[in-house]
Amino acid sequence: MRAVDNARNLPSGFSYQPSAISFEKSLALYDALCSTIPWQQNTITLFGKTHKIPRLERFIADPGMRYSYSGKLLDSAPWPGILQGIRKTLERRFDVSFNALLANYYRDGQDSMGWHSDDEPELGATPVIASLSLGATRKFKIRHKNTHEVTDIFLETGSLLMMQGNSQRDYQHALPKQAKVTQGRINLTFRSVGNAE
Ligand SMILES: O=C(O)CCC(=O)C(=O)O
Repeated sequence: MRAVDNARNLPSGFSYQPSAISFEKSLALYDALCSTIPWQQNTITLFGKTHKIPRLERFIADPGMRYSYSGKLLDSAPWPGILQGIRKTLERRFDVSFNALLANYYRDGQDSMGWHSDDEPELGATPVIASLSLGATRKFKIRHKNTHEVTDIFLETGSLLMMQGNSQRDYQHALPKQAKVTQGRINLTFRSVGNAE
């Protein structure tokens, strides 16, 4: 495993900016989104058995967007007004139209996300994903698909992790359980859906 000093030496296609929004603003946004996003407890069926996904989720999108995640078509909620400013700022900065957002709410360290790549065809060949973290700091793992080299990074409140280029083609990522984390975290992944190249 490769230890990273939290910003440098990330694998190709990943970049990390701490304090993309201020500490105070990030926590105010966390509190507001806990109650304004209509969170869903989704399930997954494996070998005929249905399990609760270990986090709450909500797919937010412009009208008419369709997006499947982990093989399931997600029904979408409209954009909360409170996110429109951040969305516009990210769009201007990265010159991408972020027409969809997958929001994840990890209620504490028992909630998690397994290894995966965001490589659904709707995201195009080289997706641009802007991932904003709010609330508790959580460990994020990145694993090369061939060499299996793993890089860990800690995602702090207010930080922005960009995943671009071949980051989804070449790597998987995961958010493991962390038993000692007692606070919640919301992660907002701004996505551009429907621009398959
Ligand atoms: O919570 C995170 O930082 C990871 C989110 C993620 O991997 C995803 O939405 O695909």
